[in-house]
Amino acid sequence: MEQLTKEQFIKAFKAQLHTDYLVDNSEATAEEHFRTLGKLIKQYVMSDWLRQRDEIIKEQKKTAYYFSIEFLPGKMLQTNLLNLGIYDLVAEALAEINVDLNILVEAERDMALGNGGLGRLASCFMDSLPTIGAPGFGNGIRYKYGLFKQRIVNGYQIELPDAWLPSEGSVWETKKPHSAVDVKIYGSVYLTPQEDGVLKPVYENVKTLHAVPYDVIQIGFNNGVVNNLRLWDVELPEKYELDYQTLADRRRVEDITSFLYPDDSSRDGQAMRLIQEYFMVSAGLQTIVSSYAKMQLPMEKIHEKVAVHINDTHPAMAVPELMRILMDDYGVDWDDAWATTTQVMSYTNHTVLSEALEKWDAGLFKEIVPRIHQIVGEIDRKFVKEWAGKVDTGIIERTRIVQNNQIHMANLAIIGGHSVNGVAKLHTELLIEDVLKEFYILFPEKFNNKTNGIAQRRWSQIANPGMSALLDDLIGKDWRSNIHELSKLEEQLTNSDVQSSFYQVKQANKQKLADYVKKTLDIALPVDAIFDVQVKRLHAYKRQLLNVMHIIKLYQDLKANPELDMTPRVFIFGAKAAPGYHFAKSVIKVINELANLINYDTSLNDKLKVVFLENYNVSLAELIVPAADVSEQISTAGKEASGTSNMKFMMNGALTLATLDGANIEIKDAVGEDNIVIFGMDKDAVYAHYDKHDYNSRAIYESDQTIKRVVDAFIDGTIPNTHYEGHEIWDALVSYNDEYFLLEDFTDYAEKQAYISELYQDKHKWQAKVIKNIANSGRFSSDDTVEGYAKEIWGIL
Ligand code: Z15
Repeated sequence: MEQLTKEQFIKAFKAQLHTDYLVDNSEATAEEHFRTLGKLIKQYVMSDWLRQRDEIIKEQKKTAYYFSIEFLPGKMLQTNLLNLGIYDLVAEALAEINVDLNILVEAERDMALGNGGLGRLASCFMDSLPTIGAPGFGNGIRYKYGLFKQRIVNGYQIELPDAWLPSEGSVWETKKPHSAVDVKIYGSVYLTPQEDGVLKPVYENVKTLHAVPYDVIQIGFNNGVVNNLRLWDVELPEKYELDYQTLADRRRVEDITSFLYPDDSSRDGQAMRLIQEYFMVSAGLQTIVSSYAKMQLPMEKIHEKVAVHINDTHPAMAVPELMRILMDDYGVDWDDAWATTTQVMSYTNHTVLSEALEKWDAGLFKEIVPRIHQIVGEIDRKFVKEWAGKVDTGIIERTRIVQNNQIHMANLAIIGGHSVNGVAKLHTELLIEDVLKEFYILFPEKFNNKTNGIAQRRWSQIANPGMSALLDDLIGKDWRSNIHELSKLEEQLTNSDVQSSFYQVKQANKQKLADYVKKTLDIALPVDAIFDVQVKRLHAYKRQLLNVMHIIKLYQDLKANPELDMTPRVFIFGAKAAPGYHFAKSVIKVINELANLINYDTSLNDKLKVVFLENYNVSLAELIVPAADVSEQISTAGKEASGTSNMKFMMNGALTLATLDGANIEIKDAVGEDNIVIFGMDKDAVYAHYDKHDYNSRAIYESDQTIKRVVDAFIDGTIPNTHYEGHEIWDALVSYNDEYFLLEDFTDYAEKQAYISELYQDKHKWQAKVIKNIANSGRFSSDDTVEGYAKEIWGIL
């Protein structure tokens, strides 16, 4: 953008307020101030935005499109100001007219069009793509309601709709009715020969949806690059209004983009979800192909200018949909269409959990997307034919797309693309050795790893201004644009002045969180305690219950011996449970009741506190992460594909308490064994139990007095108001053989927690480890991750 002065800004700001709201600066609400600033930002980047778009067409640049059913940006005001290089100028200018930027920041609603890690990763990539100057655009859905708002009532999770969109729309988006496209679903289709003998599909009784794009600006960091996140909304097509005569018919159409499915990684085949997936894929690809067509290049070479990324299996219909468009709309023959499609497409797998690998009932699939069903059938048939006789038939049967009347979306994404990547080293190894090993036999060249990363500017400069100012003092400001400069801290690990400065920053961040907890929950937290944090979706494999078991042990130890010399601890949880995930909701109830029990027991002398923060989201993470001393990353080894909060905590100077799972392993490699606390079974030990079927949780329960005492606390009345939930948990741990091995890992976990308590007493040792972690966090920048995708998968850099 052009050079901007404070005076120009103030003038423009006041004028815009007048025009839009007919108010003077002093009478405007925070919301009006926020939207006005947002509008100005959009004006400032408009020319960069248009230039980027025109350049791509003029210079025929290869472009990557990141297809994702979720994006989880959170608030965008601070990031946009920072990336534009006008953060300080705007803050100061606003202060001059008595407007507090922080209040404007608060006025923005979180954009929560995602559940958790997968959606947040997509948004980190949206921040990094323009920052590294890559032509990479997002493609997703503009849900009217984001992920539900969580309230805790009597210890139970209640879900409320998240009406994040103001009636005027989001200030960061631009509606583009001009670029709308039609998407067809339902009906039936048959093929009929044309004069030239080519088969053409004839559709009958289809429903036509009108897909309208909303383009959201994605501003690169200090480089004048502005990319685009295109979110699709559905409207009733005027041309086909006779297809929707009743209000109920219309409502059904509007429902398509009305909400985000709130399950993190499991799904039970709802028709509406399938429609969402096809809607976004079809609208996105139609647009991409028609803009490629403007380049006047041959359709069989579209892979030279276009890369489409399939983020998890949800957009996997991109494969047959591109085939459809190329064949039916542009007359490309099957073989040419297939050759280019497979070079356009690439796929990221985010999980080894089989319930998260989508499978659709073939009947439902055929009903909703009949032409896509035909094409998938043909891809499947050709796949089987191609491999027949070359490999064992068992392999073909297990890797083909259609099995037992189900469409396996991961298989479709793998067969229909040129690249399959996992999201951390261990995860990619597991894909190759286990989950996708038969695909690896067929297509070894497709497999590669891209360890996840985080948008470091949000998770350092924005979330932690105190630490950022300290870093400026210690190593200069270059780290703000080159995160690898953080390694300069290596020279200062043992400098006690530096150590105490980091300590003070941490204590101030803890105080800020404590103030929030006091205000929202009326619980006073001692900030000299260790702040021990586990924030992530509630899921059995993430083992929040293991954390709970340890808290119960501490409680029991303290009750038995009130004089116990124990480093005070504050345990902080934040977690949403999928509304239909019964067990996860029971864990939430138990955490809340345990918190009540502990927090109001004065005999514990403030040595132990437990807080469950409701409605964990990106904004809350920005408050919590900088305040953590301990980062809990305690999933059963082999289950957490990567994890990304582990990286955020590390960058903010928390010590990681972890199993050897996901990216925890790479954090360990980065900081060395002495600067992370590892416990429990590794993936091989877990797999040995799977192979030998020799795990016996009841035997552990019966032979270990401590474990027995802790587990029995769930059913012996220790925790009030949890009769039902307590039994459910006890049964899972003892009667149903403890699927995630909590009992086996418990002893080591509790010992390592005791070690942490002891270590924290030695401030010098502790702080040296803290600084070591910050110094080595640069390698988890999503700028670097995305550069890997851009160069090695998409070929756009
Ligand atoms: C999700 O958030 C993740 C995987 C999934 O299959 C779905 Cl459906 C949602 C997470 C992984 O659990 C987490 O380990 C990883 O860091 C994240 O995706 C981003 O790759």
